[in-house]
Amino acid sequence: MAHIILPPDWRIPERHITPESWYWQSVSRRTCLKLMGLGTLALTGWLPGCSGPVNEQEFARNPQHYEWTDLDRTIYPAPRNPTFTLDRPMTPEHIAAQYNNFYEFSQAKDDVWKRVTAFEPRPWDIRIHGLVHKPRTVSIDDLLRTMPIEERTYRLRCVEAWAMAVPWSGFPFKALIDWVQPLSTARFVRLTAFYNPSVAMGQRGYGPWPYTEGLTMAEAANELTLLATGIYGHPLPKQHGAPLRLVTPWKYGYKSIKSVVDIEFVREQPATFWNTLVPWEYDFQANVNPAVPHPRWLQETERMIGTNERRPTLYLNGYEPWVGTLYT
Ligand SMILES: Nc1nc2c(c(=O)[nH]1)N[C@H]1C(S)=C(S)[C@@H](COP(=O)(O)O)O[C@H]1N2
Ligand SMILES: [Mo]
Repeated sequence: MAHIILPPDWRIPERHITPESWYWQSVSRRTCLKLMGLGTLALTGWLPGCSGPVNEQEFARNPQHYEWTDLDRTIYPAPRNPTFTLDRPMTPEHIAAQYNNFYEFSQAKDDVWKRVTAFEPRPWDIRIHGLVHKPRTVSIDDLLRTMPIEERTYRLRCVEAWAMAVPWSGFPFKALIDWVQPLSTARFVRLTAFYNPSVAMGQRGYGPWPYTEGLTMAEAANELTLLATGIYGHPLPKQHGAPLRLVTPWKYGYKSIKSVVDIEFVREQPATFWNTLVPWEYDFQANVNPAVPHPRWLQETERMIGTNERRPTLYLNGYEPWVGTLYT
């Protein structure tokens, strides 16, 4: 979703945009120069090799963006749920970890993993409230202790027509629903991400921050809907949305909100980040559908990150057996 086409209300004078874009450019340039060991020698001109991902060995030499706690060691790797199988090779971990959408940190995808260093996903509380019998504020560790953590391999399809296939660890959203017992008046659930512009430079630019998303109650309660706490058999790295992110594999990736701090059960359909910012490009429902064209990306096919293999886009990302009846 880079190069966001802003609706008129969001348009701000060029002079306000410039320092921000300059900042982004100069940071990625500095990081890159450091990695290349060039110091200040190559400050001008195009820098080859500064945009692509680093290979597996180089990536492993960089600090991993997750830490193991004693509790984590009792949880990961979690038992794999065999119900969910892939129809294509799994995306290698170092590829998925260096190609991220996380606008709080960057508008590019290849440098999110370098920009999350100052972000602290622990301690972390999640407030669960609204139209529920048992509102709770719970730490991520208490959630990990309370919820049944399992591993599931899912495809993830971004609206920008790239895709990946990864092993998440997490628990069904339904388990959280049963825990807080929504009232019969709850029709939607609204999820909100963290807000901390001192570490998330993107939040100093245009919003509406914090990032928010939403689901109908039927979608939230569907067997597929996962709250992920881990990936590739370990805790979630920051760039994937530590310590808690939503995963709805039949919907475009923008539904899968990262670094959630607040879950509210509500009566009305909530406003969401992308739908508020660019409503003609990102609808609330966000179901993967090759037949519904997007103004900027053809949706008939998708590109697997890592291999660049093109595959036909599947209706509901291939998850019709689970969620097809929700939309008839
Ligand atoms: N808080 C937050 N969550 C977010 C985003 C974001 O910018 N901020 N981007 C979304 C988009 S567009 C996609 S495709 C997925 C990407 O997840 P990944 O980087 O773990 O592959 O995260 C989603 N969740
Ligand atoms: Mo996306």
